[in-house]
Amino acid sequence: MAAANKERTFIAIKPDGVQRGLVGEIIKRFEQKGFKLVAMKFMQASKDHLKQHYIDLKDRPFYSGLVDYMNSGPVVAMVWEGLNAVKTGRVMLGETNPADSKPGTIRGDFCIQVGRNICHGSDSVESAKKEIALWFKDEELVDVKNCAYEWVYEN
Ligand code: DAT
Ligand code: MG
Repeated sequence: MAAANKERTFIAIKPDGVQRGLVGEIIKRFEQKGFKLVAMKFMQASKDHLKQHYIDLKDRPFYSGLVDYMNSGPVVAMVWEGLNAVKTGRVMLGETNPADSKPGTIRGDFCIQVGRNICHGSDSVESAKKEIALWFKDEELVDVKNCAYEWVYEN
């Protein structure tokens, strides 16, 4: 199995995505793409945890509102694996502002405002590593062979 095919990204369905009944739809898109689910949990994240998750944005004016929004209900935290999972995951999500997101992307299809953009995806392999470590313990990452692997990848 090529190492590049094991790239991992952290994807989360935000409280608005959960409340609006989009959990299945968002998971479905990653499944159907061919990515492999490595970890998933439905949880209420604490404010401290969310502050840490968005620590790079701590000086932005929307930081505390963002933390409150993310803390306003449960989220679905996931790790997906596959070739270019980080970059392709971002393409599947769409732009940060749904108004700039193309139809066919998750944000382009299901939301309107930047402060209610329903999903999160890591923006680099480095931040994916940090985010996966923040949200999951090592033993929560499940490394099982996917029976479709040879049908998704050439090598
Ligand atoms: P992304 O989630 O696309 O990686 P980001 O990391 O720059 O975007 O910002 C994290 C989240 O913060 C984003 O999903 C929604 C919120 N956000 C970003 N810019 C914002 C703004 N100008 N006003 C309100 N919320 C914003
Ligand atoms: Mg980001």
